[in-house]
Amino acid sequence: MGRSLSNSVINLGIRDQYADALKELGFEYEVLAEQEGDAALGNGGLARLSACQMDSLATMDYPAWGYGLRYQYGLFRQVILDGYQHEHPDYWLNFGNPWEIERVHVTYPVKFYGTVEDENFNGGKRKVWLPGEMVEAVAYDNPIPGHGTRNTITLRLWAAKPSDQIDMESYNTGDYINAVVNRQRAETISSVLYPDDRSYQGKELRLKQQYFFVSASLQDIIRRFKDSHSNFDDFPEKVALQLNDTHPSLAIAEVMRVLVDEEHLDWKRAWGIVCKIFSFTTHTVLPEGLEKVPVDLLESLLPRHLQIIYDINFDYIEELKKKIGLDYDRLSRMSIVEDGAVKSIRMANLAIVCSHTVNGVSRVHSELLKTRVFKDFYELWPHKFDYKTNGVTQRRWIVVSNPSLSALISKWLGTEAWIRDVDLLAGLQEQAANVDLHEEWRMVRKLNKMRLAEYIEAMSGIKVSVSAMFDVQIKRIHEYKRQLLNILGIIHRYDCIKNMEKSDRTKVVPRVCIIGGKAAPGYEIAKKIIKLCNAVAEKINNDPDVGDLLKLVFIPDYNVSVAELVIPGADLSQHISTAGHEASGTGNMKFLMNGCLLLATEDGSTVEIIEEIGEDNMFLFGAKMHEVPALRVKGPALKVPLQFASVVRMVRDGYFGFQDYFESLCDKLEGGNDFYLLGYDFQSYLEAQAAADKAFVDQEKWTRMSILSTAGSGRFSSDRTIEEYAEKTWGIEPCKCPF
Ligand code: 8GP
Repeated sequence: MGRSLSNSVINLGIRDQYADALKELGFEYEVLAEQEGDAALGNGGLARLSACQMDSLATMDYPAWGYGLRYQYGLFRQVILDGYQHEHPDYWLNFGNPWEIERVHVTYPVKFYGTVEDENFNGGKRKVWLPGEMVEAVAYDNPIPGHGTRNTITLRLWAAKPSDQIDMESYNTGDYINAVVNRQRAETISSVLYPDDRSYQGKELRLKQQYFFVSASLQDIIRRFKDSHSNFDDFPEKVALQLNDTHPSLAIAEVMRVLVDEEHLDWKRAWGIVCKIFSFTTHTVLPEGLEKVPVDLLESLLPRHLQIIYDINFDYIEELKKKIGLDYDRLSRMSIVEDGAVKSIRMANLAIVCSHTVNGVSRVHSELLKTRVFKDFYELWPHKFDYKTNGVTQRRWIVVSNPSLSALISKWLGTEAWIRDVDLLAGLQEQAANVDLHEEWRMVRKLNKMRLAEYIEAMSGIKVSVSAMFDVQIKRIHEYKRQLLNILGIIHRYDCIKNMEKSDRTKVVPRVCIIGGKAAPGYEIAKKIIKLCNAVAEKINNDPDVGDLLKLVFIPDYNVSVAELVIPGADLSQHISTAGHEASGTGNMKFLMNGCLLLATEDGSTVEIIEEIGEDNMFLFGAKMHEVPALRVKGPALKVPLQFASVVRMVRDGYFGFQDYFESLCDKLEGGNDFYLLGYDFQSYLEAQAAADKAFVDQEKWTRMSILSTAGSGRFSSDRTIEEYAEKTWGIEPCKCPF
């Protein structure tokens, strides 16, 4: 979520009164707002997307709840020492969290382990789960105020606390020490966020977190439903559950368990209900990114759920055989249960089978799902597949983080209505050539660059010139996102400057290259990329030959608040994933809204951005999505430009030091190992960079492109995404607070 204060006072429309009141108390609003720490309860794009969507849901008066875990420690703090990433815990709750409301009366028991037994019931048998461990889930409510509405919705986060019921037994049996240890064990369930959500580790604690989250949230939802309804057949009319990736997909088995075992509905009726309430959004393109839970693990932690999943799978496979016949390869691919070396449950298959809609997060992502990742399912159920291109909230990403641009937009549009009705931004198109607007636009951009330059100096001691082009790449560090391509491009630029006649250096467009992002603690290559960035920065920034022509800054501890500062100050931003790898991307949208030009590959949602603003208003490069598979097959025979070989050689030969340490990084780029095609794309990357330099020299042109970027960003608001979900998937309508 990042910070809450500035967002809340703006959404409540009390920003100025609040600042005045603070002044009377002797405080500056801006200074105070910066004291707040970030709530960092997610890893990256996936979680921040939800945060934007919560803002849109509240603003558009939709009746919605967000659920999550109240981690004691959010995503680690990144500390850079000698250029290496170190992970420190994020003690964000140490001094309390003024935004949360602890609901001491909203608690639910969550059970784990144990056995399942048969019990006589109504002349037949039924299953009874006898759990072996119980913890308590306590609700902490975080209000999400909408903009320009009295509606405030809730992000309800669950904290795990020991259950007194179980503890009493231990105390009574005299096992005092164990009772205390068990209390601590319970709290560990919500203690720490896993710092890597892309690769699934079959860890018990993670599965426990998932079920804890699912069980508490569903008890809460069902309790609320039962307050005013007695018949579960009405459940799908009243409740829509959106599975945000596969992490909460145990919810499917849990709803079945509650309906069948606790509410005593027959299986068929329960299944009919379940199939109407769930929809699923996947955020990845990598089949290996899809969660698989080892059966052994599930059996020990949630024995009844495993039985239910087996039963779901049995019915489903029987139905499937009727539809596709005895094509055993396909049946085995589509099965929820994977019979491999480690027998596992495929959570994505479970989610697809039970959901009425399977969403991608951009159009091309959806195409990849249909033609590759979930092809078998698409052929069976084409009607289930859809996409809702991601969006971001203009409230946080323009109004809160870029107040001067926000004021300028309102002035030129003659209204503030775009804050709720973002399509109005298109009105700026008519003014894109207006010289007065140009002047004011440039002034705003310069102010933001000055703010960023001050931050850079305070944080790293590096002085940067605001007349240079600020070229930014901020996102999680990942090979497919190709921060390495950016760094190799910078090395090439550096080498060119070094080898230039002194007199030619006046023609160089000065650049400040800014890179920021966290690497998953266990992701060695990503950590080496961070070290390389810092090693190259050390060399370049201290080279008097280069001076202000080139600077490289690694911004440590990238988070939402850092993004709010960096994005408004960027001239150019890079979204350079190998085509076919970024499901959508949302950073590109934030930069676009702020009038930053994009240097990008045709990947994820960028494809749709191109349609909105036209390729002339951005710098595109690289292999196209359909070309990538054939290029990969070529392996070592793939032609790469000489410049590429030469920059890799500089790293290999120890030009930036740490020769041994960087060896494995270089190995990943050569000898047919260049899976992400950095070498193949290098030439066109340099050309796109050269085009950006050329455009920057022509400030009139650059400013027009910048205005057109903001003007064309309306489609990438989360308001639009949420409206699509509300209409097409959830069937809900705005429900305004009547007071
Ligand atoms: C991210 C995608 O990488 C990014 O392109 C997209 O904009 C964002 O989700 C929001 O949709 N995906 C993940 O973070 C992700 O897949 N995480 C793991 C659960 C697989």
